[in-house]
Amino acid sequence: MFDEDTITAISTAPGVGAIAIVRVSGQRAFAILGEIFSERKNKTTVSDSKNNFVPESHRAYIGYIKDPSGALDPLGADKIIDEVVVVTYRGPNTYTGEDLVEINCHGSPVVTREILNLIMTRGARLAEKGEFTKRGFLAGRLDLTQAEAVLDVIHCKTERQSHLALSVLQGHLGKRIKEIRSRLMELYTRIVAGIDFPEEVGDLDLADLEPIINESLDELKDLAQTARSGRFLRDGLKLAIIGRPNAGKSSLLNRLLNFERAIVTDIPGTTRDSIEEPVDIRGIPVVVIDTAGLRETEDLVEKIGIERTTRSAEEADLTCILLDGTETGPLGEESLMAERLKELARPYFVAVNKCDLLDEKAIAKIKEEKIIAGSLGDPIIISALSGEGIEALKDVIENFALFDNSRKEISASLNERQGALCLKSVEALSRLAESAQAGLPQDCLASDLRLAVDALDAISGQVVTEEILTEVFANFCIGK
Ligand SMILES: Nc1nc2c(ncn2[C@@H]2O[C@H](COP(=O)(O)OP(=O)(O)O)[C@@H](O)[C@H]2O)c(=O)[nH]1
Ligand SMILES: [Mg+2]
Repeated sequence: MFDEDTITAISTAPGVGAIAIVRVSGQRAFAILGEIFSERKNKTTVSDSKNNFVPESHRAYIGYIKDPSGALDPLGADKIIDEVVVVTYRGPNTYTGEDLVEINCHGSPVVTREILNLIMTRGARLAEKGEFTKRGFLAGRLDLTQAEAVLDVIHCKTERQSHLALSVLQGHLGKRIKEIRSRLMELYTRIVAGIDFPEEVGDLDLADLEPIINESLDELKDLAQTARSGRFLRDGLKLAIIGRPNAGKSSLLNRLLNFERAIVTDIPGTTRDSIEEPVDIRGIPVVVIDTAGLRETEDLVEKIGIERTTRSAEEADLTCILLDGTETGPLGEESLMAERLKELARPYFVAVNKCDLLDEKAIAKIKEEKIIAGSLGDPIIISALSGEGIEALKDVIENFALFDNSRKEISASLNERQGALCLKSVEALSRLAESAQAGLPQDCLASDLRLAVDALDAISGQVVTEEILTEVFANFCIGK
């Protein structure tokens, strides 16, 4: 599976920049560099007996990339392509586990392309997406959770996500998985030994088995739960704001964005189509959807808008039902909408707006009366105008997205692949716990234990198919 050829790519983003980096990794990386690079001064470079460039590991050199094919510039000198700093890393203690060269050149697309082409004419091929990281993984430099974390760090939308991804990159998730695996593996070995050598080893006691299984189950369930937050952190959380015309939906969107995105007027029906805006709320990339107000109408455009509102709420991860605190009448459209969301198992919460116009007595009354069945928590009293209560509203969103049932803050955010495998392991262990209770033979226990361990191995990539690798690295950029 391990490619022996040398790969190269432009690792920096396309376009003009101050500096760009061209990377080369593989057996011929140093040889190729030797052919195209010459140091500017202080010739400290070591050469072998054949005068080949032998760079030191983890060292930077200043010099020139030259075309060695004999091309000359107009003045008859060797054609210089760029003045560069190259950093050389000798394998196996490198990102890829191989000899690795990073050429820091000027950030012009023309220069980087010329250097890349030159390297390719010397026998390197263009790297595939994520191939540098893939090589590092195959060389055992990082496990699969770390490789996936590299992708998360690159694509993170908020600081919170980047912190979680960096913690996974440092190996914390891999370590937790490894610890659980080693506990289960020990158990497995003992059970298998008992099956193979019943006289010497004997059956495993249920009392020995239970605590280990339960502890592992708890931990894996905790981890599996973080896949939900992981999805919100990676893909964003869709928050729909719905309510009657003039409740203050557009004002709330603007408040969350901290700028006047949506048109706010006191004319009901101003927002006729949904507006979607991304906003970072406590480190969660939230897409806020401001919708057309819910009410009976004969106006065709408004009608279509209201249909869209319904759809937005049905498709949102979370819906804020916004009430106008100055309206004292009974709830109508809002309750109908809530019922619909409840049927679809879509979560929602209630916020009551315009508290700046209300006295304490009115607020107390609202807290008692404006209750919509099935909503998350009590109604939140806010003012989109003054900003009061907005932090409490953000609390609801944050708690919904990032905290588990025990209100413990998540310390990992599994991706879809990891989450599915984690659940697989949980299922196998739950089955095993039942089998053990029911006194089923030990080989039954062993096979479920094996399944649980295999799922964990797939998370860390200890056992991995080419298909999984292709899937994981398909989302990378070229050059990483
Ligand atoms: N006093 C007060 N007025 C508000 C508040 N939020 C919105 N409004 C006013 O209510 C009217 C309708 O607001 P808008 O955001 O357009 O409501 P929408 O139809 O639900 O989008 C506007 O005149 C806003 O200035 C608030 O918290 N306090
Ligand atoms: Mg509006």
